[in-house]
Order: sequence, then C-alpha cells, then structure tokens
Amino acid sequence: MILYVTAGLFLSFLAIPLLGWLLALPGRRRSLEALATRRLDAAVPAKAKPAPPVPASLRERLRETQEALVGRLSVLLRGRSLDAALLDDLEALLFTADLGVATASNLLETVRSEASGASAERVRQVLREAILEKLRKVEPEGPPLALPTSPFVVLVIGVNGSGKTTTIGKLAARYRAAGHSVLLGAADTYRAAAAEQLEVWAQRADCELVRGAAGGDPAAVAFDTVKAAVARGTDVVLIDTAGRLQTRGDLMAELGKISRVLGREIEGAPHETLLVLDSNTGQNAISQARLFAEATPITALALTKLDGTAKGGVLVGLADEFGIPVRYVGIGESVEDLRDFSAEEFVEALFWTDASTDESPKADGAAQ
Ligand SMILES: Nc1nc2c(ncn2[C@@H]2O[C@H](COP(=O)(O)OP(=O)(O)OP(=O)(O)O)[C@@H](O)[C@H]2O)c(=O)[nH]1
Ligand SMILES: [Mg+2]
Repeated sequence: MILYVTAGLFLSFLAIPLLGWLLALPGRRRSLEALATRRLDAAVPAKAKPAPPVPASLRERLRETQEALVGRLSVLLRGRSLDAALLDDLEALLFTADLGVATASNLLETVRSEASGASAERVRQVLREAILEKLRKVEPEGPPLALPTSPFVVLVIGVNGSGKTTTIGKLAARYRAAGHSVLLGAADTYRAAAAEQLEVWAQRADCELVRGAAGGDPAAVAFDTVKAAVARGTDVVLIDTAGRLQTRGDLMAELGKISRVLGREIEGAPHETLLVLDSNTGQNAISQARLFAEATPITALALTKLDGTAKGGVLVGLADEFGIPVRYVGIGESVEDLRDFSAEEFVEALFWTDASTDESPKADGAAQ
C-alpha cells in the first residue's frame, strides 16, 4: 500500500512539470518561428519599398487636375511616337497646364532629350519620372506633425481667402488627435469675424485661443499668444494672420514685424512660417510665393483647394521654382481633408490611369 502511495506521489511530481512544458509548447513554437523569421529577414536583403497605395479620396479630389494634365496627355499620345508634331502638341499642353513657363520648358526639354522617337508609353513614363523627381525635392523631412521644440510656433500667412484659418483649424485638430496641447493666436485683427471663425475651429479641435482687440496690433496678439504658451507649457502654437495682397508692401512688412516679435520672445520662433496658397489661383500662386518669400523667410507651403480645380499642376511649378517643402495639401473643407504631402502619392494620383489602355478615367468609366 505504502509502495503504491509513494509511486503515485512520485508520478504526480513528474506529471506537473511535464504538463507545464506541454502547455508552454505553442508559445515556444511561436517564439522559435519569430526567431527563424528574424534570421531569414536578416539574410534576405530588404526589397525596395512599394509605392504607398493612393487613397481613393485623393484620386477623386485631384480628378480635374488629373484630367487637365494626364488625361489630355493620354489623348494626345494615343497611338503616336515622339516626333516634331507630337513635340509641338506636347509643348502646347505643358504650357497650358499651370506648371509655370520655366517648369513647362524644362519638362519639354527632358522629353525631347530622353524620349526622342520613343513610344507614347515611354514619353508618358519620362514625364512621370521628371515630375516625380521635382516633387521629391519638396517632400518634407521627418515624420508628420513632428515637434522638434516646445512650444513649436507656426506662423500662417497668405493672401485673402487662401485657406489660412481653415488650415489652422484642421492642423489644430490633427495635433490634438495626436495628443498634443495646442494654442491658437488670432492675429487677424482686421476683420471682426476672423477671430470668431478661429474660435469655432478652436472649439472643434478642443484647444484654447488668444485673441486681441479688433483693429489691434497683430504683432501684440502674436506676442501674447507665445507668452501664454510658455506659461502654460503648450506644445504647439498656431498663429493666424490677416489675408494680404502680395503686392501691398506695407502689409508684407507687417509680417516681418510679427516674425521678429515672436523671435524676441522665443529663440528661433517662428519655427515654421507656413505660406498657404490656393491652387485655384494657378500661376499667380508662383508670384505670391515669390513676393511673400521676399517679405519673410518661408519654411513650408500648404496647397489648398486641390479639390475642384484643374490648376493643381501649379504644385509642380512651385516645387521646381522655389524648392520650399510642401508640407500639406488641402483637398476639401472638413477636418480630415488636410493631408501630408507625399510626392509619390501625388504623382500616383495624377498618373493613376491604367497605362495599358491609355484612357483617361472619364473615358473608361473606371472612377471609384
Ligand atoms: N474645397 C476646399 N475649400 C477650402 C479648402 N481650404 C479652405 N477652403 C475654403 O476656403 C474658404 C476660405 O478659407 P479661410 O480659411 O477662411 O481662408 P483665409 O485664408 O483664412 O481667409 P482670410 O482670413 O479672409 O484671408 C472657406 O470657405 C474654406 O472652407 C480646401 O482645401 N478645399
Ligand atoms: Mg482667415
């Protein structure tokens, strides 16, 4: 009897660790598999990163620009190869696609030198690559919404109605969604309704706002805003300014003053001066960029209203002429319609037509 009990106890001591080992087996197998995959990954060189999928909304919103540039190009190229007559037609197309004269000439020259006598498909490919190369140069470095310093001060400028306040509202919402504290500065003191408009966005984004007296000094509001941000330990400050014509010297000089006041309060501020350009203005946006850049150093561009315009080609001209990083593109009026600019994504959206059919999206009815 004693012998049976001893043997039973001995067997159960053996059974417990055995049971534990069996239960841990799936987890152990998973970690072994992970180890094997890691080793395999290390042994196999990483493949080139595939192009990011283009969100249907971006394609859809860029449709008019797509048609004005690549849609017309597809029709032009159909069944032809690059000869003198096609070059003439291409010249006419590029010069009327809101790219700006310098960029259009440059693209034409690239096609002439790289695709002489080549097929339609090759011409299309050369143009695509040339546009992509120009746009890659203005892709912002670093991750989106990066905050290299605190408070990170962004001064937002541009002509009347370009979309400054809306862009600030959308940006505030994005920063808030990423968990950052945001303070808005209503330095557009010209229009009584301007601060109210910004206030609505502040409520939507759940952030605070500093405003001054109507008709007051915009630089003073900017100063009060950064002072409050420092006191409160705010992460991001977005300063709205009144729209101004790029040809009004006095108003342009005011931007320099706001910038200097910010820099006096916080070293290096404004850390970003964002010029907001309405794509509908086409080549005028190029002249806006030139004159604003003369008034104050521009560190980033936002191209708004790319939805509903055929003039989005101006983005390529701006990239080519100024090389200023394009941080955002606006493709609609709601909060989620402010996208980080990606050269690859933009070019994919422009050239998304199935090249083998050489049809524009309208022609083949392949719209999403
Ligand atoms: N479709 C579309 N509309 C936009 C976009 N961005 C702004 N808007 C609209 O453009 C109009 C002007 O926008 P605001 O943000 O008030 O422009 P603003 O530059 O602040 O104007 P001012 O303060 O008067 O100089 C508004 O009706 C916005 O809804 C965009 O990306 N797409
Ligand atoms: Mg405004």
